[in-house]
Amino acid sequence: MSNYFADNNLLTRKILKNQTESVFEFYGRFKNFMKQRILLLSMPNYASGFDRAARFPNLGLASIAGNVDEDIIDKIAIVDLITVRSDLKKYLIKLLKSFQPDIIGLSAMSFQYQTAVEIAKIIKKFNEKIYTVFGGYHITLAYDIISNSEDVSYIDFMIRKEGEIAFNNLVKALVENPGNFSEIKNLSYKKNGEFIHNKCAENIDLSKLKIPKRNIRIRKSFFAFGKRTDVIETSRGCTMACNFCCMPFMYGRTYRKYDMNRIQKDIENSISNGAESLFIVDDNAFLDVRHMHNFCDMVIKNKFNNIDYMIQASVRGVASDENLARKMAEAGFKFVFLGIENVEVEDIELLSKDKKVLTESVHAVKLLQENNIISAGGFIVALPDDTEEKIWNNFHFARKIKLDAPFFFVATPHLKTEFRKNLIEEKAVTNYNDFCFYNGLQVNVRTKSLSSEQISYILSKMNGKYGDFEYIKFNKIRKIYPLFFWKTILKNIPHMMTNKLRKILYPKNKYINYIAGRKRLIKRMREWLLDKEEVILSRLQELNARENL
Ligand code: B12
Ligand code: SF4
Repeated sequence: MSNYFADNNLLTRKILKNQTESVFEFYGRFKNFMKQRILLLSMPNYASGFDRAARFPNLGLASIAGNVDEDIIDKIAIVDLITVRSDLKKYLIKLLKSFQPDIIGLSAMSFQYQTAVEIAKIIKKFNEKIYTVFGGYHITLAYDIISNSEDVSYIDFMIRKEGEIAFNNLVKALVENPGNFSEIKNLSYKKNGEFIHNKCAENIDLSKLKIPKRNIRIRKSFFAFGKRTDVIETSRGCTMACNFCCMPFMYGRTYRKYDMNRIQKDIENSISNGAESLFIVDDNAFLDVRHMHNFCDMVIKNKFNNIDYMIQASVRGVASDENLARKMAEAGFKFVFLGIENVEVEDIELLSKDKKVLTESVHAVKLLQENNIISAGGFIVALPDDTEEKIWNNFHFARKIKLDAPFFFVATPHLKTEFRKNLIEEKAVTNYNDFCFYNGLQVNVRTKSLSSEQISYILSKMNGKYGDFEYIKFNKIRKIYPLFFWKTILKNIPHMMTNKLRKILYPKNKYINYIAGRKRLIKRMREWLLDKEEVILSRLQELNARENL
């Protein structure tokens, strides 16, 4: 980095050409020249269930873009690669050729990280002078492991935790003070080939953050339940102690709220960028029920309730206040995702959740149903003592309370969490470090009585069985978004028919649909520049051998 000037032939040529200019004229031109072309990328990998109902843009990148000083930007754009569905590599090269970036920021959750590295390889092959800056959840959790891996050849900088201020300071340093990175908080940079990890700053004072830049997204095809969608936040952080959650590593156990005027501007900005629905991405917006009341009041007062709202919520927050659910309906809320986690008391304890979560869930779902709001619920199954019956109990609970959209997640040993430590101690982890599979749907654990493959098979059966005729009758998605609902059903028919046909053709092989699903996964992973054929097939062979198919 310190030889930035020497590296930059174009700049040297420009300096020689301008020898006759006054110092001030030259400085102005020089600063302009040094302005950066910044490209921000979110990853293409998705967890398959989510993808059918919604495809959201990445808010972290829009917020980072909104907070880079204008005078150091030549051009800035965001590309949410989740919208690129064919030949990613070809798309990337075309993008690099047309945009000619100086800096590329890549955002990745753990299951997307390896794709981010593959993309960085493509970037460096295209032009090794483009700076690659990695940020997001996985970097925050794994920067120390990454800095000792082969991946460092493709990563110039890493930014841990909140990125807005650190990224701006990094771009400023590249423009004004190349090579001087030691004072930039949250930054990891290389010196003599080794990563140095600067200290992290305190959490950002949210009143200092400008609103996200949405108009610079190159690709815009985001949807939720068939409507154009966007993302906003009204707070950051959560003070709860769920031991499986990665969020405390981002902000500590803290909670900060945005000012309501700022949230109002953010909604206006989203609507002016075409949003017909908004997903509120807060970690736990319901931690302060008053804040949610204020949010709904502001939405109603400003007549922003002509668009739809979706949010994830704690069951306690929803259950604690009957008036809130009513007000949410008036404000346009159509979808609430509740963290139910598990119906087995020992499992709730293992997840460090409050045992009241079950009774509160029943009440919360009832309140949502009464107010015509879709209730979704996340369960975390396959904890060490889980048997097949215990896993199915979550299914029965979801059906009993008529949950519109259940998500049966598998316990995932995310890096650094207490949960991972406990699972490792229980010898329950079957995949320690191939993070591509850490998407909540792939199984990376075993229980005392079930193998990873058996768990996976049970889950595929549960997911298949939930959407029966009875479900079509009771669920609210059909009533609130009929067009989306029937389209999804129609799209699914060929898939369901193929599954049925497989069962008829191979009556003795009960795993045949599961195997087909795994093959689809291999294909999907290839689209994300990952080749996992060997890993997945070798696991399947183990299953075949064990079950003696
Ligand atoms: C909203 C959200 C979603 C949404 C939308 C995601 C989207 N479009 O980005 C939905 C519902 C689709 C979703 C799904 C999933 N999610 Co999610 N999600 C979140 C949530 C609640 C908020 C993320 C957010 O937008 N925050 C607000 C923005 C402003 O912050 P940010 O994204 O963190 O960005 C900041 C920093 O990270 C950093 N940064 C980020 N990227 C970059 C890049 C650069 C270059 C730099 C410099 C900095 C930087 O700077 C940003 C600004 O400060 C988090 C956190 C939580 N408490 O649960 C989980 C979380 C990110 N999700 C998680 C997971 C695992 C998933 C799933 C895989 C499965 C699941 N169990 O939920 C799926 C799969 C997603 C898919 N692509 O298919 C995990 C990730 C764990 C990990 N180690 O990777 C989290 C942390 C949840 C948790 N409790 O552990 N998710
Ligand atoms: S309530 Fe949600 S955000 Fe808060 S610690 Fe638990 S899982 Fe994480």
